[in-house]
Amino acid sequence: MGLNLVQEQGRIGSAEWAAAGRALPGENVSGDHFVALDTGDGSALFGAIDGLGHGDAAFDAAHRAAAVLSENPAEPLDVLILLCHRALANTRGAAVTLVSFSPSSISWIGIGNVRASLVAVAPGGPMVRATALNFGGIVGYSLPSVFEAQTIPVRTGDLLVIATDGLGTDESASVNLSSQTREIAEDLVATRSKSTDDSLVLVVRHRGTPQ
Ligand SMILES: [Mn+2]
Repeated sequence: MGLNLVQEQGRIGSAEWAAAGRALPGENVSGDHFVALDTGDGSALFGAIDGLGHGDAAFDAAHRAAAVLSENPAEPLDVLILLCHRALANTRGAAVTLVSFSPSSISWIGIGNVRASLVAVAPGGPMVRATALNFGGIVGYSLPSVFEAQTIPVRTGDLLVIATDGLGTDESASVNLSSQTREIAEDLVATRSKSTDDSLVLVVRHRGTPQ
């Protein structure tokens, strides 16, 4: 697997996750990175980072943010945004959306345009139950004066979808909830990636608390 193609999956507590992505065709590296980190007690930190633009400079910014998150996964989300902001000071910056996942609730925060939504099973098909509020700004360059995480409840079967802007919009309402997370992620990247940007999606399913 090269740096220009992402296909990974895993499980942390009740969260089954899969990531898929690809670099802008012609680039050897992607500027879109993800994190899926165990924070203990069945909880996890998930996130996606879109280094501005594409190519090596975008890769460098996203890589630094992912490294900071990996070193401090249990810090509060707003603290993590500040840590990323400092670490990216001499880079071109990035859009960053982070989600703290526990079996009963998720908290999320976004700076820039990486989308996150929570999709639930409904009688008429998938329903987007909540969407993260994204604050304007560029991590590493300019943060909004006020930003804070929001917390919402989650239930078994819910699907969290985090996608960079290299994927077309409204992806979460069209997912096939009966598919495995890996299939959902790979299908979204294969069918909805724009030809002008790197693309990445991280799909997390709440599998319920083990008995
Ligand atoms: Mn992008």
